[in-house]
Order: sequence, then C-alpha cells, then structure tokens
Amino acid sequence: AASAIMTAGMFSTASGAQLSESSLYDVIPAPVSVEPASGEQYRLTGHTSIHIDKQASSAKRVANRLRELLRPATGFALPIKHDAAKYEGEDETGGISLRLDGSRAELGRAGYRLRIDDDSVTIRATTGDGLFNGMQTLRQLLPATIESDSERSGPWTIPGGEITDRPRFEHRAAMLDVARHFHGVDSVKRYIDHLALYKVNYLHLHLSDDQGWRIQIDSWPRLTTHGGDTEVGGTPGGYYTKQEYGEIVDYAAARNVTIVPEIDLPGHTNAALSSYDKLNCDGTAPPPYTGIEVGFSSLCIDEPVTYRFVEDVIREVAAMTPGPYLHIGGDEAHSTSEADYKKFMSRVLPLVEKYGKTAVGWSEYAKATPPKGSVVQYWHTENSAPEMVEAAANGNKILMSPANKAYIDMKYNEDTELGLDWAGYSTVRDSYRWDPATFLPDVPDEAILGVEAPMWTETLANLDQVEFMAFPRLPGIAEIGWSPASKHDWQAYRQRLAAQAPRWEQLGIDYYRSPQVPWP
Ligand code: TNX
Repeated sequence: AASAIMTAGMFSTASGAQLSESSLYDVIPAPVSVEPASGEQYRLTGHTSIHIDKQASSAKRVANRLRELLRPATGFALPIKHDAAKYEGEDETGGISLRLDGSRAELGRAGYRLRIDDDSVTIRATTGDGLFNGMQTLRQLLPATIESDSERSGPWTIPGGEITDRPRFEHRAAMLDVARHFHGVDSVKRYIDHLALYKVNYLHLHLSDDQGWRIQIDSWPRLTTHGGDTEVGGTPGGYYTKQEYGEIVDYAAARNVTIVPEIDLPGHTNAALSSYDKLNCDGTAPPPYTGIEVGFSSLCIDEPVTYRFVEDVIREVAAMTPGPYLHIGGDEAHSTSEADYKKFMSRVLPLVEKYGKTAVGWSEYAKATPPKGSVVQYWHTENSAPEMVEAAANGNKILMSPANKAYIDMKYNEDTELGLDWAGYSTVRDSYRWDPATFLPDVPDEAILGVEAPMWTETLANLDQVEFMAFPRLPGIAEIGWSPASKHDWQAYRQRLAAQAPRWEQLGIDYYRSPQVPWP
C-alpha cells in the first residue's frame, strides 16, 4: 500500500518524511479541511463504476465529465449506474458515488465532502457545482498520468481520508483578451479546461478593443467583417460567429465556468469606429489599428447613433449570454472628457439592466455611480482607493484584479521575453502573496465579490504563450480566491505547486520554471 500511495504522491513533497501522509494535501486550491486516513487507499480498476441517484441530472453531468476525464488514461469502462431508489444508506456501493445529499449549512452551494477509503469514494454536495468541485479534487489526488490522453498503466490509487471544502469567494475568475490577439474556439476551450482544474468558475472574454472586434453582431455586420480582420502586429485576426460563441458558452457551462463577455466602451473602440463612418464625430472611419497604445479612441458621446449602436450590441450580446454579467469596460477612456464619460455611462448602464444583465466595469466606471449590485473591477495597484470605498458604500461589489498582483500578463522578471511590465514584474510569489479582502483595507470584506486574473495579449499571439504566462501563476490566484485566508501559506503552497508540474507535462502545458518553486 505504501508504495502505491507513493506513486500518487511521488512528486508531492520535498520533505520525503511525510510522503505517504502528505499526498491527500496535494490539492490546489488548498481545501478547508483535510483528514488523511493513513493506511487506507482506493484503487480504481476495470470493475469500478460511477453511482448517481436515479433522477439527478446535475449529478449525471458530473458523472459524464468524470468518466471522460478518467477513461483515456485508464482505459476503464467506468459505467454510470443509476441507483434505483434515492440513496440514503452508507457508502456500500464499492465504486465512486456522487451524492446530492450534502448538508447545505456546512458545504454551501459550491462546497463538497470527499471521502476515500479502501472500498469506495464518495463525493457529497448540495448542487452539481459542488460535485464538480469535488471531482476536480479527486482528479488531483490521482497520479499525474491520469491526465494522459493515451492508456497508461497506473496503478490508479487515491489516498484515503476525508476532505471537506467550500469556496471563500463565490467569484473566481480569469480573463482572456481575445481582441489584441485573436484566440480561436479551440484555444478558449483549452483555457477553460485549465480553469476547471483549479475551480475557477468565471471566464471573462475581452471581446473588443482598438485592434479587433471578435463577436458577431447581426445588426452591425462590419464590426466583424472589417473590425475583426486585424490584430496587434498586423497578422490576421478573426472573430466568433454566434454559433461558435454559443459553443464556448456551452463548453464552459459543462465545466462549471460562466462566460462574462466584455464589450469595452466608450474607449478602446477603434475597431468599431474603423468599421462604420457614422460612429465617428467627424463622419470618417479611422484606419485599423495594430499597435499597442491605449486611450486614443472614443465613441461619439453626443450622437444618437452611438446609443442605437450600443443598444443593439448589448441586446445581441445579452441574448447569447446565459450568465448574469455583462462587462462594459470603461477603462482608460483618455479621449473622452469626464463629463462625457458620465453622460455616456448614465445612458448605457440602464441598457445593461434593460436586457437583464448585471453590469461589470473596470475601476474608472465607479465614477459613473453604477446601480446597486453592479460590479466594479479594481485593476489599480494602490492599496487605498476612495472610489472603491464609495462604490462599496453605494452597494456595488468589488472584483479584485490589482495589476501588480493579479495581472498574469506581467513579465516574471527582466528576462521574460513575453508580457508587459508597466505594473512591475510579478513573480510566482508576488502573485500568490496578497489577500483580496485586505488589499484595500478600507473596503469592507462583504463588498468583495472575489478575484480575477486578467491575461492581456498584446504580446501573446497563441495559447502556448498564454499558458507560459498563466502557469504557474494562475493556480495561485485560484487558491487565494477559493481557500480560506488561514490556508494561504507560501512555503506550503510552493511544495504543492511543484507537485502539479507532472500534471502540466501530461497536459502539454509549457510552464515557466520559476526558481522560487522546488520543481521535481
Ligand atoms: C491596461 S488595465 C489595460 C489594457 C492593457 C493592459 C496591459 C486595463 C483595464 N486596461 O488595455 O491591455 O493594461 O497590461
């Protein structure tokens, strides 16, 4: 048994002494409570089946995903069995059980309890989301070769014990800028897979900017046929058709990820302005832009056509977005006067409400006093921000993305070829060692919605490059968003992070081998 456990935890700790004990701890984000049962372990075999309650469709969704995850490497059939009556008894099924009977008081909506002993594995939760989160933990407790897309020999052992877990913040997000460089459907799907592994549950897509417009809008077709053509550096861009966007939304939903679309307004709009003469104050469309400056473009604030345009876009984007949020940007509108900015936002914010969505905007839009319940995404680096304190007092929620901590497009150090450095270098430790609840000490904890790791892509032309910037920083941001503050511990984290590397290797992720981490 000991050697089998060591297989599971083989890369897990630098301190070999606790090897067999520690493998149940090798989970990112760190769970709330971990109780190893040394000596116990479950072994996945060709006889293992997955059990769900007969009528539980959300459990069915998770069971299907679990089977999809485990099948390629194990080669096992892993049949899904529907127990005849609603399950009430002990864990006597002998397989992996997914049960929607967890205690809500203890686990909340997205938490789970995972129990592993010699005979069975049971995940309990109150919702399919909770089961899904438990499944991702289970996945990380299997040997890294479970991520292989071809059959491997195992043995597929899982260390025994019990994990009880629930998220600190409901909102744990990543952003991908598909405007500066276009990233196609397959790339976005792959990024979603990475997010799911670390229980990140929102993906914000930055769908428009000066350099490109990436989402089909039927009422304004030139946005994509002209505005989608280009990207930074002058290489061909691209865009998502409505059908492709729907495919992304569905793929994400199946992995517990909600898409948050962003149409950046009223600045960052050169691609739109370039597509239609009539959107410009002087009636003349500017040429496409393929550089990386910001702050030079603005919609024409006093023209009625501007608001027909914005309403059409918001209506169409809202209609293809099942999630609650619509991000309207609002950042770096340096070519829009403050008075115009407020005038613009006061007309646009009601449109977001009209089409049934909650508005999200970058820091600056707080000055337009968005309605109660709207989300302000803090991207500045200062630890004091009176506008955020005021926004919180006005009933807004603050989503934390301070650029010096959460921007994973920042270079790791002066030798990093990719990325930008305007917010400073950001090491793996820097991006991990901060607390979203206390970064702005004057904003009350209850106002903090969660955390987001933006990935701007001025310098990132393909997903391989995106992955190099995301790994290993993204799992750290996921952990500070999910795990209780008491579990944030850099020394322990760097060990657990190192243990993820064999998994990334199986997944074909090219990551940065930071000297701060004791890689195997
Ligand atoms: C600032 S921060 C921007 C983006 C850039 C990014 C690069 C913010 C809301 N806007 O337009 O892409 O810096 O790191």
